[in-house]
Amino acid sequence: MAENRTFTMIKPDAVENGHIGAILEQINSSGFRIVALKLTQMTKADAEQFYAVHNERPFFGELVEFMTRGPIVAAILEKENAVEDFRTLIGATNPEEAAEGTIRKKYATSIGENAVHGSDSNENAAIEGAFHFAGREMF
Ligand code: 3AN
Repeated sequence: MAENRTFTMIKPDAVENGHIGAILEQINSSGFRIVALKLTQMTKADAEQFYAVHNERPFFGELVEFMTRGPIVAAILEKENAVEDFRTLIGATNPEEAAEGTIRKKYATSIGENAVHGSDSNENAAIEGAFHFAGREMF
């Protein structure tokens, strides 16, 4: 995936709470182009693989349970400096520490159920995008 792309998921909490439209609108109006987009649900095996880097963390089981409990919106986004700019747009992992106006500040309910995912590097953006999308689903 190109270096100006990132990968995001609107997580089950934000989908359940009806925030898909508002979050996509904020992403669009912040200058990101949607390259790939779908509503999907991860299996337990999918989530364990996606979050394998966290498998020693005490919250791993809780994280897998949460991320598989309902549908998510997966998307690849394009913009100059996409990874860093998207992390700024979503705000800190803990919504209590997230800056005013960020997606997590507005829509997340806790550090575990924090509304959106954003890749933390160009390398992971490519891996995570390829995990969810085939080449013919990227535009
Ligand atoms: P970020 O999503 O901001 O990159 P990471 O990579 O540290 O944060 O954590 C990945 C995901 O794991 C978070 N989005 C959140 O859902 C969950 N998580 C992180 N820290 C905790 C925690 N202390 N308790 C419960 N869940 C957590």
